[in-house]
Amino acid sequence: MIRDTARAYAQEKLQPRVREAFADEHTDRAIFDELGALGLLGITVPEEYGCAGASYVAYGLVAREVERVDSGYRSMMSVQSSLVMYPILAYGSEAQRQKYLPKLGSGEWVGCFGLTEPDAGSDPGGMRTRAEKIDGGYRLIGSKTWISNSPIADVFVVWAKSEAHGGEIRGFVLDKGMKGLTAPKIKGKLSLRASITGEIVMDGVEVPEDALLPDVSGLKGPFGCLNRARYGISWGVIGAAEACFHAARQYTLDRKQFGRPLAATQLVQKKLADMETEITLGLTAALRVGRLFDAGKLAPEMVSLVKRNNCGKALDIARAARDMHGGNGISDEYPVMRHMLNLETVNTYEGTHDVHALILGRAITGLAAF
Ligand code: TGC
Ligand code: FAD
Repeated sequence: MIRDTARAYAQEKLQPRVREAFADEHTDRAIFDELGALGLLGITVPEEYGCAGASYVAYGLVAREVERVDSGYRSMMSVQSSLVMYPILAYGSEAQRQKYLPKLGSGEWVGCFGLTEPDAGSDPGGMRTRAEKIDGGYRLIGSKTWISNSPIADVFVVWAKSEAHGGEIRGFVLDKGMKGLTAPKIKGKLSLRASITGEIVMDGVEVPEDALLPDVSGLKGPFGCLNRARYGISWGVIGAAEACFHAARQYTLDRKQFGRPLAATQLVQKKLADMETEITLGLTAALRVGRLFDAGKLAPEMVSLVKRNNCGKALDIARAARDMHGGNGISDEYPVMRHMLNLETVNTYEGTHDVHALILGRAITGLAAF
């Protein structure tokens, strides 16, 4: 039922506006309200905070349907759910949960997650943003970049090295409008154009003591959030790959060259068979990891394996589908090039394809090669 709700919404409400949104680099703020009204934001957050309290398998099913339309829309949803609501739920005080979760779950507030910095991407431990202790709170100094949702965000979960905690990385929840806090938009993206991205600039932002997330310290805080978002991506990209597969199948059935449909050629059939095989294997693996997640038996390396594999395979499928559309494949009348461009980002964010190989390599050999 959850899958069908997400599919109907995505096909009826998101699909009709994505072409224009991507072309105009326009993010529709109303999408948060719509997702919220259907209970699709923070879907795993318990009902006592106004959310659905559903499983991680359900979360994956939703990600797949939303990303079938566009990776940018799934990005908006997964940042809100896994990177903003989850840390508040898992590491926040009860007062923080009561203040933020219902409004983030309904879409009344939009959230963003600031980990990456201009000089600290794959290596977030190298971040420079710092929190100085002041009377009754902290002063935050630094900047984050490539932050999904930030220019339209009401709530900012940011990670900083806190002097009062021996330089440990700590999480802070900031509200829009705080003095010294700005979030300029990054323009000119050739990928994920339906999802707004920006910086977070903290020019001595003074926050009260209760802006600190009390229950986590160190990189395991942001990584705990990333486990969830990366897992959702492993489902989402399969939706994008499926959209490309179906488009390529239909196009090659309809398009005739040399007196017969392209789909009647052995090369095209092999490509379709390879696509369907990778989609099926990737989807089955994501489902298995989701069931282990729900059973409390998840190891982060499982997430690296499916995030890396499914993103890489989805990108290959999108490129093949683009090629199979010939010249038409570069037009926005067809979805394939948009998915291909989007998947370049998805292959990079939340840990690049190669960084996940290194995470797996460390687990396999016991040696860190970063
Ligand atoms: P390392 O020494 O490995 O770990 C430091 C501490 O963190 C713990 N830890 C984890 N805990 C939970 N889950 C995980 N997956 C964890 N991985 C590590 C670890 O146990 C340790 O804890 P403790 O208690 O001993 O302190 O840290 P490292 O600095 O060596 O890490 C290396 C590496 C490569 C694994 C890591 O830095 C990494 O994953 N880099 C990739 C960065 C990344 O993914 N950034 C994502 C930014 S957010 C984003 O892209 C959002 S896009 C969203 C959208 O629009 O959809
Ligand atoms: P770098 O770390 O500089 O990597 C460049 C290249 O070097 C990559 O190919 C990488 O694999 C490779 N590399 C790096 N280290 C090694 C190594 N040790 N060995 C071999 N190769 C290596 N971040 C957030 O915090 N919040 C967000 O909401 C968010 N949203 C994003 C939205 C978009 C559209 C984009 C593009 C990015 C977003 N990010 C976000 C940032 C994203 O997580 C980073 O871009 C990503 O982690 C990679 O970091 P980087 O860009 O600094 O690349």
